[in-house]
Amino acid sequence: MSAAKSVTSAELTETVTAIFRKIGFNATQAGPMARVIVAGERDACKSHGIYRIEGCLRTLKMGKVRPDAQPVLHVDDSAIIRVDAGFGYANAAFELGAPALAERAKKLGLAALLINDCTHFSALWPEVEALADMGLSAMAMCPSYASVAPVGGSKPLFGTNPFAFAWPRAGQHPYVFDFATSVAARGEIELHRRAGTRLPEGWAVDVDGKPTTDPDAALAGAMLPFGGHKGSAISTMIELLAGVMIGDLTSPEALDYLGTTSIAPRHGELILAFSPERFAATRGANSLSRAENLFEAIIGQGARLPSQRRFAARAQSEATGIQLTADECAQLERFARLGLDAI
Ligand code: NDP
Ligand code: PYC
Repeated sequence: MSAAKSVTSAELTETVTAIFRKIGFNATQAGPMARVIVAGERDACKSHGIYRIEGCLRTLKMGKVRPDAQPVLHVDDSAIIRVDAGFGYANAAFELGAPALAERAKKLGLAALLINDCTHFSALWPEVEALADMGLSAMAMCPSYASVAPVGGSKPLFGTNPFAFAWPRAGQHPYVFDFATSVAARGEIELHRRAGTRLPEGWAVDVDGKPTTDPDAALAGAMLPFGGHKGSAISTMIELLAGVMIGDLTSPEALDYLGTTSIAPRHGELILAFSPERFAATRGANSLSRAENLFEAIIGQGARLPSQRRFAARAQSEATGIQLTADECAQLERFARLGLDAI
């Protein structure tokens, strides 16, 4: 019988890496996967924390990700850097491409990292936050698999298509937001299903296109884009830029390839990086200090910055450890003991 416990990020990373190594992921894949999952758990982003391990195992068991993939970096003298993920997870591909992206963005003012042929399960904020920590502003986006209806429609077409943005701040955490372009991430619906709770109104429709608050009916039907026609258009943009433009799968194509939404989708990802100093260089203004005026004005109204909750959760985890429930500990122990036989 497992008990609830508190662990450090390093301890949890070791545990999660060992699970991925046991089921056959090479060290190139296992380390970056574990780091992004532990970052989610540490920052209280439960929909992309240790809950994702089971999906990673299931995706491998169904043969839809390559555990031995070694991503390959392609750099020329242009602003476009490409990493071929080799049908492994996106995380190792990002870690390989990020230094080249940062170097090129600082040199040219802006640059793009294209990741092709990756399997994707993770939140995007760790990526844009890493680039902001290198002094860059960044955007990241990717399709997913068809699960969201366009505004006015009722059938799954778009993915939950996450979009993340970061802006560097001197001496403090960067400004970061990261969200699905559906009303909620699919992971949130799955967490409601597991907890036996109803969804808030307005998240989804059932297979007949009728509004539903039942997680099972929502997963069988279609989720809805955030902000009506606005979210629908942004989601379309992500399909175009991070699917069509980079020569990779769109969300309906990713669903065709997989045939299910129960495992992690295969597609590409687009990450853009900008040097704020380079853009403002001829205007004699310090863009980083001007940005601070904006952030102060937001906070001055009593509003909070995105990621403020997340950074507070991180500080708490760093001070007192990451709190795991007895069920979570039991599941980690099962995965560590049984590997792929646990699912
Ligand atoms: P949320 O709606 O929970 O939050 C999105 C963002 O908004 C966060 O940056 C959050 O900051 C911020 N925020 C929330 N409330 C406020 C507020 N009152 N004031 C200011 N900022 C606020 O995100 P989603 O459920 O849509 O997405 C969750 C995650 O799922 C994302 O990390 C995304 O990358 C991931 N995802 C991944 C997909 C994939 O295919 N790989 C697909 C879809 C989603 P804070 O964290 O501090 O609350
Ligand atoms: O939460 O919508 C989601 C999601 C899809 C793929 C990874 N996360």
